[in-house]
Amino acid sequence: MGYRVAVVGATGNVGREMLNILEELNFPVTEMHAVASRKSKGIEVSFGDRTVKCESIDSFDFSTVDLVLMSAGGDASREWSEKIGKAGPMVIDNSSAFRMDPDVPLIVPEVNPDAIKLATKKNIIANPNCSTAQLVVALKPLHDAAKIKRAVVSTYQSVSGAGKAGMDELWTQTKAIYGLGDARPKHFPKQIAFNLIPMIGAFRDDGYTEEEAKMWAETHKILDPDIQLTVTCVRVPVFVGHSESVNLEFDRPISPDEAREILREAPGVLVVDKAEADGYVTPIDAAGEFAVFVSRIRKDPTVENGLNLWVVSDNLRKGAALNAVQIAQLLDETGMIKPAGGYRTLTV
Ligand code: 2RA
Repeated sequence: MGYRVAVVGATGNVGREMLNILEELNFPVTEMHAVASRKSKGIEVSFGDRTVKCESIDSFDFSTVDLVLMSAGGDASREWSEKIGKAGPMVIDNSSAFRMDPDVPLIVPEVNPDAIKLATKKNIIANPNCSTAQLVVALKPLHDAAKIKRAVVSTYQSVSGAGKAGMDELWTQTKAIYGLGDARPKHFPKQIAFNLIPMIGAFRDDGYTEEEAKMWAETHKILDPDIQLTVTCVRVPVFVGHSESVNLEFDRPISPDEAREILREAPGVLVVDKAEADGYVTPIDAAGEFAVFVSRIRKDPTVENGLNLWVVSDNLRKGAALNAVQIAQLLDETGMIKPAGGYRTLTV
């Protein structure tokens, strides 16, 4: 029973996770199409216990599917997403191409589900940047309870955010440090093995990087434009899982206990917070999980009504593929998409 689905960019880190999570969440799929660039035509990708051969985007007829999950980068999205939307299907785009388009909703289902109504303007919904998604899931319940005035965020972003090339670079550089090859940076601006790089994306005239500007703009579009937000994004030698140190100032007093209780009830959040060796979450703990984990909840005595948090999540899942599939579920639940042939069992 279900939808005719195409995953564009099916051979990339996020595209493969989209296929995994569509299966894990049992999203109703009648037909699954893996679509990729001409050079990837014929490559097989897994969809549950089945394999799907990649079809070339140039020759694929998008009017034959109900839903398209795009994870092919900004250039491909700018070239294809509006054309695909005009052909009929709803497009969930993981790139930054349309995130700030006023006619395209930027959605994290736990935070701003009602914005989905805007999707019919272009038949496109934008998925936020990975580091933004986990942040707003953690901030939303606290903001609803005790309005956030100011947030200071430092991120520790894994190399998988930079795709397979980023992961390969960390792996080859780490081996090279032990005399097993060439450690020269190719993908990142500097060596990433045993190092930290405070530059994700190009530098802007204001001294911030594109990644920092994305978090700032997207958080304002999704959550609240009045939050005073400043961000530092750092690449770290971790394979999967983005971490964030978050300092918050509220417009009323809120204790760590109250914040902990609010977060424990919040959708998509798991609180792991004890002042002991295993009382907090690390990227290795979060990798492969759906949740946004919150730890180290504690008062910031240096400001009025201040709190500090530690927020960790799998950047390929909640940061990208899971959020995209949850948007697909939202489209299904709200009736904004309907399976053309009604609900039938999977045939391919
Ligand atoms: C990164 N957030 O981590 C960016 C894109 N996935 O590289």
